[in-house]
Amino acid sequence: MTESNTPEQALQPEQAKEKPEEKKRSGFARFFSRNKDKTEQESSEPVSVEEGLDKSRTSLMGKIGNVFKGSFDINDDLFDELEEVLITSDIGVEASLEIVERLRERVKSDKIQDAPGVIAGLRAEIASVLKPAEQPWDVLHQRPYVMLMVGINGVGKTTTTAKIAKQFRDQGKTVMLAAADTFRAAAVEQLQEWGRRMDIPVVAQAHGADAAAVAYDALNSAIVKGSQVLIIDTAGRLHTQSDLMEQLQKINRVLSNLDPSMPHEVMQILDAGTGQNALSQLEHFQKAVGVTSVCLTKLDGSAKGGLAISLTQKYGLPIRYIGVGEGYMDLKPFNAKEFSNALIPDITNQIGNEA
Ligand SMILES: Nc1nc2c(ncn2[C@@H]2O[C@H](COP(=O)(O)OP(=O)(O)OP(=O)(O)O)[C@@H](O)[C@H]2O)c(=O)[nH]1
Ligand SMILES: [Mg+2]
Repeated sequence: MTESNTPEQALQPEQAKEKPEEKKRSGFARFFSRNKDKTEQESSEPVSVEEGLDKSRTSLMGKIGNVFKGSFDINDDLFDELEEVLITSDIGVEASLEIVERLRERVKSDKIQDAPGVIAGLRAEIASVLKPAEQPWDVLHQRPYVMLMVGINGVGKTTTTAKIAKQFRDQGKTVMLAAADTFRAAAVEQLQEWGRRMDIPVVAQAHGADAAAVAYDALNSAIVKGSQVLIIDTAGRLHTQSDLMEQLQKINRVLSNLDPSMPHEVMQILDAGTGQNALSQLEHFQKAVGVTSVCLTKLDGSAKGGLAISLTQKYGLPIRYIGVGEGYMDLKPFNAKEFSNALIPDITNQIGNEA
């Protein structure tokens, strides 16, 4: 984890961005470090979902381990304690109640009698609550498929834009980027630099330009060039910054005036480290611009992976990606089963021996 990944620092983008040139370059190098191109590289391997959820798993399993310590009885106390564990693991009250209720029924109907069975049941119930977040995604049914990337400051909008663009490009899709963060100093250059390195066109205007005009230009350019995907990076903003929220609505309007189906995707980037606060971020952006999907970043730097569960239980939006590191391969498509397996591994042997 780099220093810039803590939520506190991530919420201070101005400071984070004003790094010396050398540090910025190492950021690019980290991003490309999983690239086959060996020109600028650290030789680390892509982070797996399991590795990315290390902190969340360790924390959750530690608490579950305490519940199963000592004598083991399947009774109301056990379920109450499990409920508490889930609630204190960013899974949220409602989702925790629902999961434990379903677990009770499963334990009864499947006649589960041992700790490994209960834990396996918990894993399965979590996967089933997460399932609605795993939705098929066909970006090629519209040309260009237009994505608007939104979120508060420092959550990972620009790097996620770059990661998605690179993955799409590597899959053979033609991609264009729009630098519609005209608010923060150097934001335009940041995206242009990504574009240059990835050899992906970036439509930009000067710092301070009208962000909606940039989006409009980019859309026209994507249409003319026949690009398959247009990804629009925007400035970080808090819901209390009404002028900036209105600017986002204006971008939405300008796009939909050209084609009512646009933008096809309003993706909110949420930093997992912000925990339950991410839910209210989503609520505000959803009201303002109709968020249609979510990307959960920086799971590697936090123990708050349970957030994916409360998020899904409350909003049911697709989680398109999860971020488990800084390299472009560390942005993973979301898979409910993989996520719940990474959060609650099969520990049949350990628990089985103790119970
Ligand atoms: N460890 C880790 N770092 C990440 C992840 N996603 C993004 N980051 C880092 O988060 C920092 C901020 O990312 P940006 O993409 O600049 O964030 P932003 O939302 O565009 O920021 P503003 O434009 O200032 O609002 C960078 O150092 C990224 O490398 C992730 O999944 N894991
Ligand atoms: Mg940005």
